Amino acid sequence: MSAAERDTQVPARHTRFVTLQGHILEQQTHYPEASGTFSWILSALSISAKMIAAHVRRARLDDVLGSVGSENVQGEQQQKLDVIANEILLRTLGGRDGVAIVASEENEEPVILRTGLGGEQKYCVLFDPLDGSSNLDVCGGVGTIFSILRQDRRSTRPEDSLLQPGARQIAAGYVLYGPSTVFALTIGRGVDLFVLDPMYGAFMRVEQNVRIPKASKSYSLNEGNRLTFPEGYQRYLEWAQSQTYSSRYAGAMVADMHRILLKGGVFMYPPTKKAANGKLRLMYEANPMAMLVEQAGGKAFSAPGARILEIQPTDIHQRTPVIIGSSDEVDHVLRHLA
Ligand code: P6P
Repeated sequence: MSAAERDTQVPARHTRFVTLQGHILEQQTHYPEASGTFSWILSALSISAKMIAAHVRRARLDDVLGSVGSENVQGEQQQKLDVIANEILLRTLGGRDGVAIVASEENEEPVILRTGLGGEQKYCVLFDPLDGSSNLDVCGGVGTIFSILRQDRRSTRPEDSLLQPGARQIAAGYVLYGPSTVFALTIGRGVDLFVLDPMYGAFMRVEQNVRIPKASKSYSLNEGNRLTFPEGYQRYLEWAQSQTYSSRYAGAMVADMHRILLKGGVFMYPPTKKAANGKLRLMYEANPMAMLVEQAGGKAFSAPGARILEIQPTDIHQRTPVIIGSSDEVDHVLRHLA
């Protein structure tokens, strides 16, 4: 056996020691023309996740919980940690030359950091800094969701760069702040999972190329709104309950979607009387989750025949109904809506 062959025989226990930072650099080697700008943006998201996790873990202790008394652009009570998480992301991404525009659920207007015209490719980062933040008061799962688009260098109008269909995302992911802090990432080559090791302060890769189960008898939606769902959803729920499906709903999309990514099932936020297009936002909730789920072999639709990633956005805060998860389970819902 040659020395080179011997070196490749690394014992299995040593092959999984890859941090998120190492993974990002490993992925960069697949793009010889890459300058590192994109990798540098992903590392900003990694450090932001660690900082937000530290605040989430101490929320009660720092007495940060409870509303800051103001409302965000969505008309929702802002939790103090929403504001802190938003500031952390704006400041870490603001320090990266490759970021031209940032759009957040917490900011009515996008933040233009750099024009990006001429020079090398710059990027737009869209995010929900603390999704499900109302769960904070009860120590429930909360998360950060992000989406990355290439800046359109032909235009000086930010909306031309931001209002791209989800199929144009070059990366998407979420961070789940739960019993552990999990970072899920796709750059269009499958979905990889990382868990924050608090001892080292590093995200360690725990799973590569995650595949969502094709089927699983479980659905996830807020049944409190059932009577105002369109009829097709009510028919689906009657069918699922007749098939002894189980119901799981965390009240935070990231927590529900992480469970579905690993165990299968279908997540829905249908149109309701209060929200004709459902509650979830297309650009920084539905699109990133749709990219992740499709990359893992699942499906993501807003209605029969309407794939989420093909929706042409008209506003960065627009909402869309969401049917997302295992391919067979999404098909069961769509069949009842048709
Ligand atoms: P409801 C959290 O506020 C959120 O945006 C998603 O994370 C979650 O799935 C949904 O809203 C919960 O909404 O109406 O069921 O409380």
